[in-house]
Amino acid sequence: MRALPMSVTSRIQHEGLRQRLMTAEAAAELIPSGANVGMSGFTGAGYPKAVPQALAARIGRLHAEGRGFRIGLWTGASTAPELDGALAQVDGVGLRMPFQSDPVGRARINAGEMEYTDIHLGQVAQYVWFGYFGKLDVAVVEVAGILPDGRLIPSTSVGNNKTWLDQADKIILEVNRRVPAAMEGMHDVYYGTALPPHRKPIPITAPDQRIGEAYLHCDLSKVVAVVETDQPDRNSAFAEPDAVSQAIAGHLLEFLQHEVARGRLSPELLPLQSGVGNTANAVLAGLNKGPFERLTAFTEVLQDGMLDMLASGKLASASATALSLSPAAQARFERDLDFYRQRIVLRPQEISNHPELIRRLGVIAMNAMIECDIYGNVNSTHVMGSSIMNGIGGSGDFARNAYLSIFMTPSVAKGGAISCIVPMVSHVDNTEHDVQVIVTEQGLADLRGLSPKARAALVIERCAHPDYRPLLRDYFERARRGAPGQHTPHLLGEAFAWHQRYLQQGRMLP
Ligand code: 0RQ
Repeated sequence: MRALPMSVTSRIQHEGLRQRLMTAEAAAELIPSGANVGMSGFTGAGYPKAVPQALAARIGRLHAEGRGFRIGLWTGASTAPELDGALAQVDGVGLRMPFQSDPVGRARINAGEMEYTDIHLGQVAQYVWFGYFGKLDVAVVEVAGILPDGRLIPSTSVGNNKTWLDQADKIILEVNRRVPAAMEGMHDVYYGTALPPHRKPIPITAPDQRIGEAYLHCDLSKVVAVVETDQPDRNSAFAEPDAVSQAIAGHLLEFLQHEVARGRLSPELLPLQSGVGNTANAVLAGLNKGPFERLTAFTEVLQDGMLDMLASGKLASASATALSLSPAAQARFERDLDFYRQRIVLRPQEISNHPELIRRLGVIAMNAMIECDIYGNVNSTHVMGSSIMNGIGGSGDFARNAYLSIFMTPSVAKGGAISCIVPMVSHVDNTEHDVQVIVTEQGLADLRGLSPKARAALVIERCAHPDYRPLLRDYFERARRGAPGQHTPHLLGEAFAWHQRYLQQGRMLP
């Protein structure tokens, strides 16, 4: 492995590409209105930091002159205010996909001013190759450096970059010197994917196995601009686990111990997948103090909790597509990078989230949700049926194919005005067929093998908040008497009455 020199320009070691160095403003001029633009970035890591802002400034000026300009914006997953926020602010995005969590973008989408297509993150790349979304015109990809032969050292996320570089007509590279040079060698980019009917098995049989190369490559004649940057990733901090998330973590750990005792899991468990957010981080903190040893992770995002588990030795290795670290964890990561490079593999999201691999490895999927219903259908994305929160992300890639599929939520939201256990979900992302375990701070419902009516009884008694339990019991009992069918008894006239009451009165309780 060669150590990269530290100056910015010396990170661009390809003579021809050095000739294409320009300002972000000049590079942004190369993106035409109406273009589909594939940008790097996954959960606030590895997104381009200068060109999107320059493009937003240009769009803002054009709109002020009364001229229209919008792009189709595709990424790996969520990015940051410098990308999603800046472009949404100037109304510069016509169609966004496959995931976003920016508040400005969310407000535009929910106001009907921006279109959004929310896609399983593991499926995006193949859909682009299939041609389902039309032509990708421009790729804007952050890299850590360019080697003399033109190979690209990936940044803090890999995401869909391989596909963007492959599929786009024009490429703009942002070379960010802030990405630690010692990350070189941490990535594993697999170039063996093909289109049906020519696909071969993806040869991963262990979570930390490397099957590709440490670099991205592209047709260098497509590179129209190279821009230098020196800016950190967004790196938002996590809250200390509160009593609710600690209780959720406690129930989950007890359940996993029970599974070991019953012989359904070994003490090393199976590869872990953890969603992002404070509850997920609390679960990882619990696992770090728990009895399990030599754990592994096959996940999409590596956040603080997993870094701590790697540091303590509880976690032997982690495979992901992106880092998502708080500033404090980022500093620890950079300080001990040689240690982490031995233990972390960053892959394209089509591999990190691949159903074949999730099924083969037997992943334990742990994801947060907005709400679930008494029968175990999970809403991961929508508030009150019609407003998007973030998107399905990788939750469906993992849940459907997992060895164990677990969904977590506090039992209530908005200070108790909303029950997260409802008669019928107002939107369904992960169906009853893909959900095995529901956890709230109240308790855990193991739904495996249960009929809908048995699931409902368990979800109500174990997971619902005591304030809502009598209402759920009442709904279920009346449905058992009055529904036209008794397999999944529902009273359709009132299944959404709780959501309607919240919209009208600000609370779900009558
Ligand atoms: O809103 O911030 O305005 O108060 O939802 O809720 O409890 O802070 O939980 O941060 O873990 O997010 C499902 C959104 C949970 C997330 C979701 C409101 C609540 C708050 C956030 P405020 P919390 P979290 C890997 C896997 C889908 C993608 C996924 C998510 C806000 O985990 O986006 O799983 N998941 N990816 O008040 C109305 C309810 C509510 C509610 C919570 N029932 N009704 N609002 N909220 N429950 C990662 C990737 O794929 C990249």
